[in-house]
Amino acid sequence: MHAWPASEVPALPGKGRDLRIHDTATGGRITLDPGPVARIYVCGITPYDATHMGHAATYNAFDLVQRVWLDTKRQVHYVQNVTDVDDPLLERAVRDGEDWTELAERETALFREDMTALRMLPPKHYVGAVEAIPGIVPLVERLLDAGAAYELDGDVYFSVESDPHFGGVSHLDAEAMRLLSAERGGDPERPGKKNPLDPMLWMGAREGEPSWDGGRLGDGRPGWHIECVAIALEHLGMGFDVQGGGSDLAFPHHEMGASHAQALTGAYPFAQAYVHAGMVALDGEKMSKSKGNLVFVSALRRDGVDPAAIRLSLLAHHYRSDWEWTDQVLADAVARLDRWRAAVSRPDGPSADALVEEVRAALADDLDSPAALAAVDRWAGAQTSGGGTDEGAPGVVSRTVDALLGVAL
Ligand code: 5CA
Ligand code: ZN
Repeated sequence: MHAWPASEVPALPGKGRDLRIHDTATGGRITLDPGPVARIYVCGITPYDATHMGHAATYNAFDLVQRVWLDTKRQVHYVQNVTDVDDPLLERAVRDGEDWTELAERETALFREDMTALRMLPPKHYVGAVEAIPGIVPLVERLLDAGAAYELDGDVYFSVESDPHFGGVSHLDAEAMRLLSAERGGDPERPGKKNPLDPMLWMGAREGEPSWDGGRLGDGRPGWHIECVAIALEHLGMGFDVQGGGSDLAFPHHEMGASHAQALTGAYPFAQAYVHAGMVALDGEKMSKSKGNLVFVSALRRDGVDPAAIRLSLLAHHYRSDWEWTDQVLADAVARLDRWRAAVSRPDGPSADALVEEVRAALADDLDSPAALAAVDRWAGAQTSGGGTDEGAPGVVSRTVDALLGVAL
């Protein structure tokens, strides 16, 4: 699949800082130590009901990770998937009497437009589940051959007991895992499984549903976790730097993905850090496709909201916190954007040397974007209340906000 166009990332004076970030697996902050090419996999959308503010907030967090790395003069190798065949997508297509491929293509196109408008950096490899199937089938075969998978009435399951590190991402107890598995696409109640938590790797063809040739697996379609593992291993390899997504992916998706990959390769870990963004809510409940309480990026854009203001709404919240979308959040962001634009439109201003370092320090400290916004607010405030005579300052501020926060002033 093609991704979306990249916006320029201006180079800043001096040198960026290494990123310390909260890792779900260790439960604490770790300083990432990527090589000259940092490797990141971020789980992509299931393409229906895209792009809501929860999606946008999660992708914003991982865009910041990349901007911090780029500021340290590293290259970034970024991979994202599109879950363009899965139960919820097929159910939606049936509900609306629409062809599932058309639904997926339309929503993926809309997502690309939203990401472009929000100045999110595009992945180098943007890969759909369907196009990944030829790479998925041999992985499932290898897991079967290694005794890490088993067949059940035409479907193939992964045996969680085959990975000694299983549980090491989310650290949940068995009961919590069972509840979340049932809620998030698993089938712990299905009779005949070795362990109720075992997730499906390959689903044998179902009447009226799309299926593909799986060789000795028989016709069918891939499970959800193996999709991301196949794409990540092909394009990044084991031990990549960051596996990212919203906090609802920690279990089962990222736990199972890590186990699949570790059982397949015998290597550990799948990712150096598992990074999870908080959930955005509307009217007190997590914004979710199943509940339908959604605010769409495209609807705001249609109403004439500047995408830079949408981005500032996201940045005003720490990526790890759960937060509520309200009209006030957007109104505050619109007002801040106006203040910042007025401040940088003057020919000179207070020195911005300290500001660049403050924004860098804030983001390097577990992506503290609210602290970064506060630093820019202080500079804009000083500009308004007396200004300064540094002719380079407004330009440096614009470039800092563009390069590190993805906001074009
Ligand atoms: N296709 C899979 C990942 S492989 C999937 O979870 N798709 S999704 O469309 O449901 O979600 C895409 C991303 O948005 C995931 O990282 C998910 O955790 C995140 N997300 C979904 N809802 C919210 C929300 N309300 N707040 C924050 N992030 C959210
Ligand atoms: Zn995923």
